[in-house]
Amino acid sequence: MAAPGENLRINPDRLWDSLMEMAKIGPGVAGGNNRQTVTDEDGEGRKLFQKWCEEAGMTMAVDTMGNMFMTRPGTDPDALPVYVGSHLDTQPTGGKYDGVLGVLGGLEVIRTMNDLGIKTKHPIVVTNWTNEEGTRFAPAMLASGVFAGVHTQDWAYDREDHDGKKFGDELKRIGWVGDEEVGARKDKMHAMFELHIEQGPILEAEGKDIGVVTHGQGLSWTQVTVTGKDSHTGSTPMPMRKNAGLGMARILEKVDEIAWSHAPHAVGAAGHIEVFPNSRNVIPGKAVFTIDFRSPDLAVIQDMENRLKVEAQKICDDMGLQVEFEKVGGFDPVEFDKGCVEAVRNAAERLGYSHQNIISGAGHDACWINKVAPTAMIMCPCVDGLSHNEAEEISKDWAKAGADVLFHAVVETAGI
Ligand code: HGY
Ligand code: MN
Ligand code: MN
Ligand code: MN
Repeated sequence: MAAPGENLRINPDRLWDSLMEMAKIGPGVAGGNNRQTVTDEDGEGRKLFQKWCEEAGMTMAVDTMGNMFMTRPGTDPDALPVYVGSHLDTQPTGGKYDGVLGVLGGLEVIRTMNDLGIKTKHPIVVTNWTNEEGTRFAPAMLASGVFAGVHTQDWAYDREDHDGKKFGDELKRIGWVGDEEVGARKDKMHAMFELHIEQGPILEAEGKDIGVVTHGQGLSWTQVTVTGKDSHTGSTPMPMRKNAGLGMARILEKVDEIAWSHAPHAVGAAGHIEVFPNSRNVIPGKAVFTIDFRSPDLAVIQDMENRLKVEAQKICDDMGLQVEFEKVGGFDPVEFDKGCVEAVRNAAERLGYSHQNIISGAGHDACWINKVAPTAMIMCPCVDGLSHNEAEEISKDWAKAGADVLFHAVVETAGI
């Protein structure tokens, strides 16, 4: 397919204005966002995205997981669509760009095509995938996972949040259960591209504008429940205590040790930690926490999972505690489609943006879509590599570079 001329660029001010407009919906308390999946704020963000897409001449379809598909027709009605998208949901203390840059970057691709009067052979579908974060309803990338056939819809609908609300009920409550059968499109995709901030420090440290994402590391989420015995922090003699909180602390020490033993590529931590009854003068009788292990190497992930169980069992046996494990999320390392990765690299070359290959540290919807369609990702740097923090920041130039490369990769793949 002919590539667009290197002078063709997106409109960075328009993209930036849309990012700032979207950031007003579900504001955080420290300058970022709290627009968690299937909350009212999520519903509002969806409506704004729908409005902008319809103003740009696109038509909307929604599937039964609330995935939004905004279509710009191509000249060849039989040609399979090129997808471009990411997610609008955020962490509770999320930033303004994680996911959103990929969705609004996709919209900017369409707006630029309209400006330039470009008609592509293949249709283009800009997508908002529901519940990428997996923080309110585990696991992450829930709806793209159902779309790709990894989870069933019934299982997904049954996921519960901290207050016992079910994902399916909440999706219905905000009025975003679509009428298209989820996954109906999965064998009818020409390609998919996802633009995303790196969420790590490499590109900024290397002084690169663009990350050409060749692989994504794998992830494992294990929820651990340690059970001891609630008792008085004052009058219970030390030898008689069954302190589940202390058991958790010792296990978390082991998580850190295990991840370091596979340095520099493996990582491990627990971001979700709860003790019960969480009262100042009660020894915790229960601790529930989720261990997040990641590595580009599946064997390393499996080794970390296995060693964690052995070590946790030993710690709990020694302390007279019970321990249970539940796998609540995970996906294998992915290698993205070489042809799509090449289109990203060519685009960065043609546009004169500095670039390097990179492995994605975070999970993305593209990791699941890569199972059903040729997929690749484009990354731009973020300040100090910080993400999943309200202080997440990027420059307009980085947003521009990412969206320019996205525009070129999509147009070249969709054919003009
Ligand atoms: O967990 C992840 O990597 C993604 O941000 N949901
Ligand atoms: Mn994201
Ligand atoms: Mn995220
Ligand atoms: Mn993602």
